[in-house]
Amino acid sequence: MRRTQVAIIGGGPAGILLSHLLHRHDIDSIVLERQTKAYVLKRIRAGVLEYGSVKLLRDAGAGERMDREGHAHDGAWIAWQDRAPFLIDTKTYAGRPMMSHGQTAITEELYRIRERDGGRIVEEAENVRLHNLTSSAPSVTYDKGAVTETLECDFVAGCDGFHGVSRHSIPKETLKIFERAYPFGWLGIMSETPPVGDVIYARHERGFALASLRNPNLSRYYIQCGLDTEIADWPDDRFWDELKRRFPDDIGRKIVTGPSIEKSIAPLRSFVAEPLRYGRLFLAGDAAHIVPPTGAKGLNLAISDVFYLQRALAAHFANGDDRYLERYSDMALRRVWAAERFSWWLTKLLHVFPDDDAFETRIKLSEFDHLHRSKHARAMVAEQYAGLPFED
Ligand code: RFL
Ligand code: PHB
Repeated sequence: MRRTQVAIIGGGPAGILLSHLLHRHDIDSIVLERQTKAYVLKRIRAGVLEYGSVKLLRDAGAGERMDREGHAHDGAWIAWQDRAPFLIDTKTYAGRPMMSHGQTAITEELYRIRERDGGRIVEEAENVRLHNLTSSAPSVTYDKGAVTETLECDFVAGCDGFHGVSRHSIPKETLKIFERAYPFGWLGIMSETPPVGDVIYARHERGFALASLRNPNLSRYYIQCGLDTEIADWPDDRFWDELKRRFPDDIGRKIVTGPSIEKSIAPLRSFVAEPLRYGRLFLAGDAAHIVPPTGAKGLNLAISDVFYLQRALAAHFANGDDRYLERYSDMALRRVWAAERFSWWLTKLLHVFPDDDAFETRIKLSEFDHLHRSKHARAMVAEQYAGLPFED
């Protein structure tokens, strides 16, 4: 039998960051991760950090690599067919810059720091089950090899992503689900080629496209694709041709092509489970909510959930003050819903839906024109893209 103060389910960015922040408050935790560390660090996902996430990582002593390797920028561009693109100018309108830095690198760095500090991370923890969540003495069981282990704890943090076990440990009648599926996905590639330099979202009648980056010789690109798309049908040449067609000519010409080193398809979904607390279980990150990646919000939300949760647990263990724990779900959900709304809106604006008719297309074009003309409209977008501040 083992014991810890906080059992953390899931060793993705949310789980490892929570473990690190708790350690800084002298709170003990054990992370149970279903996969191997090598597998977790192979996943390629987010690329854009809000300033609030950047600052949190810096303040937590986990920002050095990000500041060395990341690319700070003033926002992102939106292009529409061959019209002039405009900048979502987060620096001017929200007073906050953004940072391009890969989730893979952030997670790798958090694992390094956690291991340096003697953090306990159990890889390949299978069949994780949560027990007695509404008592003051919850526990977690899991299989490691042929052995079933029991972990006793004061709290359980469900950081095990959308397909994890934590959310499903909450009785159905307690949990309220809000959901939207989209009739398309993103086909993404990574290539060791110089990026166009900025994050550029493009709407085109053939579908959405996105140009992004990881470093001066690592580019990330996505195109909207049908849900029945097979990667095998998209050799690199076909991908590059399609990508270039969806950007205005002058941007398309700047795209440097080369062999892909990764290619994957992600479905798009909006999803929120409420509340984020059940007894002594607290959900954080993708375990509780998913946004379509268009607004670059998923990882940033995981980070803000973890910020609120570590503050709440720190107050509990320091002086028995449970006010933040009691407000955790409401506080985190306010930020979640703001990002849900923004990501849903930007996804609708920039993608082509199978049932978009001529009216819908004109309405979207008019909205783009309004953003182009009105600095108030651009300010509203910039404020949300930059990310709302954390609540006190
Ligand atoms: P994760 O990363 O899914 O980690 C959960 C971990 O839990 C483990 N697990 C279990 N462990 C034990 N027992 C079980 N039963 C378990 N079940 C699962 C898993 O193996 C995994 O290691 O969730 P977390 O930590 O909440 O982090 C969330 C982010 O990964 C996600 O929101 C972002 O990647 C979303 N996202 C983006 N977010 C941004 O903020 N900016 C972006 O630019 C951005 N771009 C993206 C994205 C997501 C994408 N995809 C592939 C969905 C671009 C894409 C294409
Ligand atoms: C990425 O770089 O992977 C990326 C950038 C912006 C998004 C989504 C993903 O909105």
